[in-house]
Amino acid sequence: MSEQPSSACPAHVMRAAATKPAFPDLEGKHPCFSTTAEGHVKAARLHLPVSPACNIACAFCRRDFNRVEQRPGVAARLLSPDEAVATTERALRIVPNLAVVGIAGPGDPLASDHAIETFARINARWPELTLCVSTNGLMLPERIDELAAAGVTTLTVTVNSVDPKIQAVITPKIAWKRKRVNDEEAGRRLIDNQLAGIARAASLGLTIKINTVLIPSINDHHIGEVAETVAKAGARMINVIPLIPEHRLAHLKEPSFIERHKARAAAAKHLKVFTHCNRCRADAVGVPGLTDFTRDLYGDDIRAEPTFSHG
Ligand code: CLF
Ligand code: SF4
Repeated sequence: MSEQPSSACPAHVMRAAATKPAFPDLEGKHPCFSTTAEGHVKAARLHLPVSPACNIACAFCRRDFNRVEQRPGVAARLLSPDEAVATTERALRIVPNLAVVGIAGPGDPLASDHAIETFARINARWPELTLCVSTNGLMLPERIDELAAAGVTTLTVTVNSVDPKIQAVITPKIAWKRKRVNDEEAGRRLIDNQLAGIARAASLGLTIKINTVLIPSINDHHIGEVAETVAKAGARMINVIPLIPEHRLAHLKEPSFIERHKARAAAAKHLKVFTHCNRCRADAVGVPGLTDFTRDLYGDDIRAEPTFSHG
């Protein structure tokens, strides 16, 4: 579903999206749902790394805990829900414009119970904070009602393909109902669950963004179809994230400027395109790309350099 006339030049569509708030209620209050440059820098987010496990295996992802690497799936720390609540309390004293608490990994927030428990406790104590989650969507149909009940209002689902054949290359295996599912069957299950979860989330009133990792030679020709399909399911915005070549896709190149532009133009025919993404870590603190309170909050020397998380 496009809010723009289909004849509009996609580059103009994207520029318009960058100057006009797409979500007036969130503009200036959520860095990733603010669509003006001014709005994006007003509010800070705290990512709580409470979710270590994942239930799917993306070919570009290798998760790890260490203090030096800045790359997909790495976090410097893992917090329990108790520690996450204490961290939020500290962050509210340290980060002046903290408005959003997000959980984006380092694994999948719905692969274990920690994220939902953390959200519920934070919502009970600080109902004024916007709660945000980013998931691969496999467990979304089962858990979206719990997320909404725990106070989550903004949702990101990483949808890299809506074609099971393509998805089988990106995510060759998943864990579903305690069994391993492979290849196209895995792709079909993941996509079906993502779309059903998005539709349910939209009906519950959540504001939904899609993250799509742009992978040259694998899904670069397919971004418009992804945007069209998720828009029909109820998503409101899309964030096309250039691949950081890692793990089994380390042999690929990062998408060029032209490739990124083409993919975003294809997506812009169907959805608002988010253009300020900083590919945040799962333990980032501050305004993405502008401020970093990691050292102040955790008292260590880790700097939150941009890297990939679900975002
Ligand atoms: Fe975090 Fe993601 Fe919520 Fe934002 S990040 S869970 S939606 S509060 Fe934002 Fe960072 Fe890009 Fe994500 S800039 S990676 S889009
Ligand atoms: Fe899991 Fe996210 Fe890594 Fe994919 S990118 S394997 S969903 S943690």
